[in-house]
Formats: sequence, C-alpha cells, structure tokens
Amino acid sequence: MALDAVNLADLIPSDLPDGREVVAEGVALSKTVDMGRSLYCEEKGVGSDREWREIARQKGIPLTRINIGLSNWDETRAGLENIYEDALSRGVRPPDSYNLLAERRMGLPKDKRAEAPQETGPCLWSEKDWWELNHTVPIQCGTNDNMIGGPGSVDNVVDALRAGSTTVGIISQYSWKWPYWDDESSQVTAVVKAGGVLAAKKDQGAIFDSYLEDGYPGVFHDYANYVGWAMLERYVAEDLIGAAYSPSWGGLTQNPVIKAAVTLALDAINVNRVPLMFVQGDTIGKEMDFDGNMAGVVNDLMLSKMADLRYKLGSAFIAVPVTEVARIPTWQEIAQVHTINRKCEEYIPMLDPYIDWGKIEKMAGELVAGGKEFFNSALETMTTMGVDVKDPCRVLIVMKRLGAEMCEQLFGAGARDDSHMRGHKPVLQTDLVRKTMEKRDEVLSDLAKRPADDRLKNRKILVASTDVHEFAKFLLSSTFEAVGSRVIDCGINRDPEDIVKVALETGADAVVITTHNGVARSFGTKLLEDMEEAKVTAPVFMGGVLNEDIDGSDIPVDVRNDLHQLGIETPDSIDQMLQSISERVSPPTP
Ligand code: B12
Repeated sequence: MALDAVNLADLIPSDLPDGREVVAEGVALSKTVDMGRSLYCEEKGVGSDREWREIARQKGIPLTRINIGLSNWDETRAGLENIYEDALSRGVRPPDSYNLLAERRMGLPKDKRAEAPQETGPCLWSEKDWWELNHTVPIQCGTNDNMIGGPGSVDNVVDALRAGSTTVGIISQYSWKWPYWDDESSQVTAVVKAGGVLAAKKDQGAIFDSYLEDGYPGVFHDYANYVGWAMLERYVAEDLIGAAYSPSWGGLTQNPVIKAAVTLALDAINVNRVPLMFVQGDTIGKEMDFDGNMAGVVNDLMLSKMADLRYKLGSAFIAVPVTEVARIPTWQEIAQVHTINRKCEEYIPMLDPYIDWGKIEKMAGELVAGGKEFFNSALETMTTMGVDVKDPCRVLIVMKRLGAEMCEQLFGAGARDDSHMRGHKPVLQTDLVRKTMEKRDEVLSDLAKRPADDRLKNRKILVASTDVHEFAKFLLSSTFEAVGSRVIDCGINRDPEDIVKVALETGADAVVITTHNGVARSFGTKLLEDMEEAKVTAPVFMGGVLNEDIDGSDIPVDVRNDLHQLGIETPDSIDQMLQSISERVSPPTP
C-alpha cells in the first residue's frame, strides 16, 4: 500500500487519553509501591539488578540468564531450585537471572485471567507466588513475558516491583492482541501508565525492558529495521515516558556474526547506556536431532559473550535448550545448556584477540544508519500527518494499528525496490525471513515436480493462526495459492469464534489452523463445538505444535490423538495435508 493511501492520524481512536496525563497517573501510582529486594541483590549487596550489572560490566564479569516457564508456578519454582542446586553440584556459577516465561493470561487484568483460556506456562495467582519469584533462590527474576504489553500491564508492574523484580517488560508486546480482548485504547494506555510507574522508580534501578522480536521485528525482513524499531521504543520509553529502556533480542537469529553486529548496533543507539538485559540464543536453527543442536548452542554464544565483555554491554546471554523446536524444555535441559554457557566462558580470552571486530563494527554501523532512516521516517511521517509525536499513547497506537507489514513498507530502511519483500532492498536480511523463504521454495518446488492436481483449484481454504506465530501461516497460504485455491486469510491471534464467523460468511471448504502455544486440544474442542452450533461442516486440519498442559506433567503433552478423536486431521507435513484435504473437499464423482 502506498503512503498516500493511509492517514496515520485516522488510526487514533477517539477515546484515547492524552499520554502525558497517563504517564502522570503512573507516576502518582508509583508512590504506593515499595520496591522489594531480591535474594540475588541481597547476595550482591546492591539495590537493583541494574546496579549489579553496572558493576559486572566494569569488572568484566560475564552474566548468564535462563528462560523458564513450566506448566505452573509450583513446577517452575521447583525447577529453579533444581537448576540452582545442579549448577552448584557441577561447580559452575548458577544463572544470574531468569526470564519468567509466564502464561499469556498474565497479560490480562487480574480479574479477567481465570475465565480466559489456559495456555502453556505459569500464571501467578497469589501474593505468595509473586514473592517467591525473587525469594526462592538467588537468581534475579526478569518479569518480562506477558507482564507489560497487555491490558494487565499496570497490575503486573506494581506486583513485579513489590516482589523485587526491577526490570519489567516487554514493551514490544503492546503490538500483540490478547484472547478475548479487543480494546486497543485501554491496552496502550495500560502500557504507558505502567511505564510511568517505572519512570518514577528509575533512580532506584527500575528498567523498562523489551524483547524486540515480540514486536514487529519478529516478522521484519531487515535487521536495520530492528534497530529502527528499538530507536522508536527507546524514544517512547525514555524521552516521552522518562523511564530507562533496555532492548533485549536475539532468538530469531542463527548467524552468530549477525547477532554480534545487531547487538553492537543496539548498544550504539542506547544513548543512556542502560545495560542490555539479555541476548537470547538462537531458536530457529534447531532441529529434531537434539544432539546435533549442541553445535548451535556453542557457536551461538561465543561471539555474543565476547562482544558483551569487550564492549561492556552488561547483558546476559541465554543459551537455548536443544529441545527448543519441539516444546517447552524441562529443568534438566535448561541446566544442561546453562552449564555449556558457563563452561564456554573459559574459552573467551583464548579466542577474542583473533576476532576481526572491525568487520563486525562496520556491519553494526550500517545497521545503525538504516535504523536511523526507519526512525526518522516514522516520526517525520507521523508529524506531517498531524500525529502528536510527543504523546506516547499516540505514537504507540499508530504503530500498533499500522501493523508490521505496513510499518516496514512505509518506514523501512534500504533503497525502494519492488522486487524485494516490503518494497525495500534490505540492508541485511533477517535469518527467519531467509529460512522461511527457503522453506517456501522447497515446498513449491516439490509441488511443481508432482503431476498437476486440480482438485483444490478455486476451493476456499480458510487459514488462521491461534496465536502470534505467523510464519507457518505464510507457508500454508503460499502453498494453497500455488495449487490455485482461494485463500481466506483469517489472520493471527484468532479465537474459535472469529474463525467460525469467517468460515460461515465465506462458505469455506476447509479450515486450516496453525497453532503453537500449547492450546491445541482446548482450541480444537471449542472450535468444533462452535462449528457444530453454527452448522459449519468444513473439515478441520491442524498443525504446528500440537500439545497442551495436563495435570501431573511439568511439560505439555502431545494431544494429536485427542484431536483425531474429535475428527480433526493433523497431517505430518504440508504435502500430506494437500493430499488429505484434496480428498476431503473434492466434489463427489457423479
Ligand atoms: C518464531 C517463534 C516465535 C516468534 C513469533 C514471530 C512471529 N511473528 O511469527 C515470537 C518471538 C514472537 C514468539 C513468541 C512466543 N512463542 Co514462540 N517460537 C518461535 C519459534 C522459534 C519458531 C516458530 C516458527 O515461526 N518457525 C518457522 C515456521 C515456518 O515453522 P513452524 O511454525 O514450525 O511450522 C512448520 C510445521 O510445524 C508445519 N506446520 C505449522 N502449522 C501447520 C499447520 C498445518 C495444518 C500443517 C499441516 C502443518 C503446519 O509447517 C511448517 C513447515 O514445516 C518456535 C520454536 C521453533 N524453533 O520451532 C517457538 C515456539 C513455537 N514458541 C513457543 C512459545 C511458548 C511462545 C510464547 C507463548 C512465549 C511466551 N511465553 O511469550 C510466545 C507467544 C505469545 C503469543 N502472543 O502468542 C513454544 C511453544 C511451546 C509448546 N507449545 O510446547 C516454542 C516451540 C518454543 C519453545 N520450545 O518453548 N515465538
């Protein structure tokens, strides 16, 4: 879409309050919040995680972090205790901090959580749960996932600070939608107010954290735009709200050199040099051969950890468990990669002098230049179109409503060139887009080798994702387009009701769902119930990560058999799906 086809000021809802007043409300609220002190900070003799990181980066002490989010808080707490003990028993330093991979319901206001659908990960229900985050073992809790970003941001920031978590995020998640929550104004307002609370506590070490890939960078095609997005977030968090901002990132990048370069670029735009909270290990290069994934774990972390020490970034590296592609890892799998993370620290002084940092710095410089293009273009365009760019609520809502694709098309760095995705030649193409395109080419070339099959031609195929994961949806849509079907793109973050409504309105011949968040069984059950009620008889196909939490297991279990019993097909591959869908929707032979 061309820039002249959209007026950014029209994206602002009439009920959106003035962002400056919202920040002031957050500041006022902060007066009722006493910040707790974690066991970790007590052990280090500091008041906040930030204070320790400032010391660590000066002294050259490498920090590590882990991701953990088992099926509920009790399981997660026990996992933390085990990981801590495991590290001591192996003689390695325990992790410095952890990202609590909280369940998505945590993003909703407290009173809405119980009635929302349960997904994978722990939800915190009581004051005791919150307190234990930082008072179980001396590993600092980063309250990130689903804490700030959703409509429940204000509830969460207050609870997190009281519990001794001084880093709260994830600002990028304001771009997400939560189940059964459509009110974007109140969501953005909650994020800005939570930011106001953090701003008031800045001098005590509070940080407004981000994880870039949870925002639009997760689908951007150019790393320069990652940097531009971070500049925009920093501008909102620091210049408009007054908080300290720290951009974490990394999970969707496999190439370690690119990872080091982007991290340096993020440090360069970090004008107040707030310690970068974490750099996440690669999550997209792992395969089902878990042993083989060890190679990725090691190669991934060396350069990032070297960059951290050399440039005094104050960040912690998260090594990603080898089972990443399959499911949430067990505590043993987290302990395993944490050990590798620590052991690799011994090799840093041996390798670092031989790395050509000049090349990596040059790459970082190009990304910074591209990032500035993105940032300047976004702010200038908003200003020209009458958006008050001094108002954090307005800047955030405009970006949210614009969507990732448009945002990159309109503001993206790199020369305009329609032969490239999003109409720009990328400064540096993202690994995930590169891999997804390669996968798409592979699927399409396999298709081309087979005898032509017209059975799906002109058939209406509804494709939807139950959550934020959208690359598989892109692959599915591309495949159906290639065989001549009419794709009804129902979008991402879809509830069963949305899908049934669209299927009914469009007379879809088949419903194809991609799902990743560990809700496959309950989503499938509700979908079929709603379809039956609405008398929609199209066959349903599901794929992605087909698992769900069950009582008695600390990790989600495979639910494919349950889905089959419901009458939902779960083909093992896109190819197999085409076969069975053709059989199910082809017109009866006369
Ligand atoms: C990229 C990614 C993200 C990105 C998504 C970016 C985006 N906009 O799409 C970000 C960082 C935002 C993200 C967020 C989250 N993620 Co995520 N993510 C991934 C990751 C690394 C890759 C997924 C991907 O895109 N792969 C590329 C595509 C092309 O492949 P694919 O999805 O695997 O699909 C293939 C097949 O499965 C199949 N397929 C898929 N769907 C269908 C459907 C049909 C009908 C058929 C036939 C086939 C089929 O075809 C594809 C080609 O082979 C996976 C781990 C991994 N390595 O797979 C975790 C993963 C899926 N995420 C996970 C989780 C838990 C989350 C979060 C809930 C974390 C959190 N607590 O915040 C959030 C989601 C929040 C939300 N609002 O929904 C878990 C799911 C765990 C589980 N169920 O056991 C995984 C497995 C990571 C893990 N090990 O913990 N994630």
